[in-house]
Amino acid sequence: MRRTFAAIVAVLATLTFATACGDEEKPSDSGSSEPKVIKVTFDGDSVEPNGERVEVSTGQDIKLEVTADKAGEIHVHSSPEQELEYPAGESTQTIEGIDQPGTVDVESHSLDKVIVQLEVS
Ligand SMILES: [Cu+2]
Repeated sequence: MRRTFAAIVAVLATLTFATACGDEEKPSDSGSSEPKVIKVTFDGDSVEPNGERVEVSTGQDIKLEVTADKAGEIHVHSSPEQELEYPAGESTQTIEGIDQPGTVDVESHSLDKVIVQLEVS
């Protein structure tokens, strides 16, 4: 009797473990739920990255981790356009997911530079 009970408990424990494990595993290429993180550094009249291409999924939010020597504005040439004002110092700016596939420039107009080109697909 006791042995059967122990066996059942063991089976249940295994099942619970399997379920918990399965819950933690998210398909990595579902894309749209996890935001894309891009570090952006403004220093004087230069910016990093500088015109780099970054692939994102349609609808995927993009978080810009901004470090800036002075406040400014980031311009996202999506449709509709998005303008993000950032302060001096460190901040996180979010570009809302872009639904239309294509290439979208993210620019600093004050520096007249393309920061990244988002390849939305
Ligand atoms: Cu612009």
